[in-house]
Amino acid sequence: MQETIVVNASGLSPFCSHFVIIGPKTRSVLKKVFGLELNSKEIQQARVIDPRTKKEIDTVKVIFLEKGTFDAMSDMAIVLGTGGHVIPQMVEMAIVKGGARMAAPYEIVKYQYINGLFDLLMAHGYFDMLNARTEKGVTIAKRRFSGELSQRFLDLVKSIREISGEINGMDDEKREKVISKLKGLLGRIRFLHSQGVRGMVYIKGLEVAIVGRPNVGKSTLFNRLVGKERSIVTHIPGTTRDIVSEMIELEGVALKFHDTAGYRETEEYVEKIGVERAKEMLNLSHFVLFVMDASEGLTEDDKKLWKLLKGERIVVFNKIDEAGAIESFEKLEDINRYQKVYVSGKTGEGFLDLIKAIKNEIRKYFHITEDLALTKREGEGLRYVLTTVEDVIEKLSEKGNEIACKAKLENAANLLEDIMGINWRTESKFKNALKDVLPG
Ligand SMILES: Nc1nc2c(ncn2[C@@H]2O[C@H](COP(=O)(O)OP(=O)(O)OP(=O)(O)O)[C@@H](O)[C@H]2O)c(=O)[nH]1
Ligand SMILES: [Mg+2]
Repeated sequence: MQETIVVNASGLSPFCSHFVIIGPKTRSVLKKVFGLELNSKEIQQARVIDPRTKKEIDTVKVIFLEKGTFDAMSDMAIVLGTGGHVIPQMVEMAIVKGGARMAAPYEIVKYQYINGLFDLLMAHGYFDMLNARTEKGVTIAKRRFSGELSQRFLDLVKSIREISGEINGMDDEKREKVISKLKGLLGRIRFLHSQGVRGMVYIKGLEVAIVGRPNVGKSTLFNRLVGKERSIVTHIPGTTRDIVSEMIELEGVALKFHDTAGYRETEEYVEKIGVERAKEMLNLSHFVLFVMDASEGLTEDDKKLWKLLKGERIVVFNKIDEAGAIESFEKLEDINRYQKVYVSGKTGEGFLDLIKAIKNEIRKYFHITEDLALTKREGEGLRYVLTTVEDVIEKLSEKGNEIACKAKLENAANLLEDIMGINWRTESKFKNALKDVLPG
């Protein structure tokens, strides 16, 4: 690393500030700003003087680590001072005046990537670990960060290249052997792919929209589910306008519930926008709670909304304390394909059944407990490798061109290495691969 950067690693803590200075000019910055000449691992106290007013800003503790100590990839220092808004900012400015560039927290990870300390899969895992909403999510992200996924990718690359090396003037017996190895490889890729898609759900959580026509009790159920009076409940149809969201944890998964505006055809301007947002939420959700009013029976709006649904759903009959015409709902097409629960948002009756149904829905994403997470980019990459291997198996079975098959396999291996970003490490690669987790 050529530059020397300073990162405020504490955010806005009321208790203390914590800066990391990293880069070849660290020693010179320490000398200029704090008047310190430290040996590696040494810690000392120093006064920070404002270069403009010459007044004392803060008293800090400084630890210096020479390049190589505890894996430090460059000379670095840790500065601990007073917290809050103003003092840390003034200390940071003094450090910048002393020759370091102000940097975003993620730049340290970027430098670690560029300097070969870890690959893109691990770098992403680091941010997943910070963003995870449940303990389970953190565990899975840590496995990425520690390089477990990278090792699986490297093993695949090695196997692909080994098999490709065997494709050379093959007789029937040899061809069968290679095809059988490729089939084994296919199984490994498939397994990793499905494991990875589930793993990401643990980190990012599941989105669940609560939908239904106005006044069926969506907000009442939403409030019960999230355990607080977040959404306004009234007897007036069309009460909820904008989407109201709240997160809870269930089965180790972060569930984000979205209470939506009741679905109906309306000319009222604000309500119309709310209905549009509710429809968008349908597409963004992993599954929906489709709420109907059991006391009133099936209506035209229920039928229209039912037709708009595409994915998984739990059918919720609410207001069973006043229930009347449940049979009328049987008219909805395919309704028996989905879980049905009978509840009263008012009395709480049937609520445990609703939770049980939600848990069942969550479990569809998880069949095994040992998961690794894959990002969309990695998942798509693995899919490509999967179809390439399938294609090569087909071509070889038909005694197709060996050179073309070898080239395809080599491309697949290169793609995996490219996803890891290990052969050519650039800033733009880092930003591109991590754009869904980097701030700003
Ligand atoms: N009897 C009975 N009334 C209920 C039940 N659940 C909700 N309600 C009442 O139904 C009315 C509408 O409830 P909300 O939760 O605001 O309904 P909503 O679906 O969010 O309505 P919109 O926001 O207008 O779409 C309120 O007066 C609630 O008190 C229930 O299980 N039984
Ligand atoms: Mg509502």
